[in-house]
Amino acid sequence: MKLHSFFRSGTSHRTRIVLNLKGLAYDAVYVSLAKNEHHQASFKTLNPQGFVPVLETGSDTLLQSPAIIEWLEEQYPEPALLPADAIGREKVRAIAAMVGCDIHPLNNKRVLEYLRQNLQLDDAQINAWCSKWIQDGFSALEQILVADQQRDKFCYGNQPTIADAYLIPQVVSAQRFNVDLSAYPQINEIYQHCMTLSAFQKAAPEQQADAR
Ligand SMILES: N[C@@H](CCC(=O)N[C@@H](CS)C(=O)NCC(=O)O)C(=O)O
Repeated sequence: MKLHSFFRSGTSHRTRIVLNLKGLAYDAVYVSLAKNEHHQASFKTLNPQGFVPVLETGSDTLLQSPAIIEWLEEQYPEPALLPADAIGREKVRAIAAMVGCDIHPLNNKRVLEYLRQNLQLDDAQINAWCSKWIQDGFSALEQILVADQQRDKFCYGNQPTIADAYLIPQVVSAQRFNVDLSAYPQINEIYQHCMTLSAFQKAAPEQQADAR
C-alpha cells in the first residue's frame, strides 16, 4: 500500500495511527502542503479535491480518511478498532466525528489561507480562530469522557479505537495553536497514555521523513 501524506496533516496522521495499530506496512509518498504540491495536476489526478491522505491499495485509490479508516477496519479486522457492540461503535464514531467533522475542518490550510488572504486576518486573529474551535470541541469531548464510567485509559473502554486515532492528531494541532491542554485533563491523560504506544509514536509528525 502507498500512503500519500504530509507529516503535519492531521488526517494523514490519523490514518498512519490506524495503519500502525493494525500492523500494516505501507510506503509513504510525501506531498508537501507547505510547497503546495497538493495543487499539482499530477496529485489532482489521484484526488481531484487535492487533499491528503490518499491510500493506494494496488487495485484502488482510496480517498477521505474516515472512509479509508473504515475500509482498513473492514479489510483488516484484527485488532478491532471499533467495539463489538452497536452502542459502543456509535460512541466511538461520535468522538471521531466531533474531531473529524466539527473541529479539524475549521483549522485546515485552505480555510486559514482564506481567512488570511480574502478576509485579511492577521496571525493573532487566525490563532484565535483555530483555538476557539478546538476549545469548543475539546470542552464538549472532555464532558463526554468524564461521564463515561466504563472508560479506562483510552477514549472508549480499555483498548485503542478509531476515536483515539482521531483525537491524538487533534491534540498535536492544539499544541501548535497554543491551546492550554491543562483545561482538559481527560484528553491530556489519553494523549499521554497513547504516546506510550509505538503505533502512536511511529505515527507522530516529527517521526516522518518529510518532517526533516
Ligand atoms: N475530509 C478529508 C479532509 C482532508 C484534508 O483536509 N486534508 C488536509 C490535510 S489535514 C489537506 O490536504 N489540506 C489541503 C488544504 O487545505 O489546502 C479527509 O478526512 O481525508
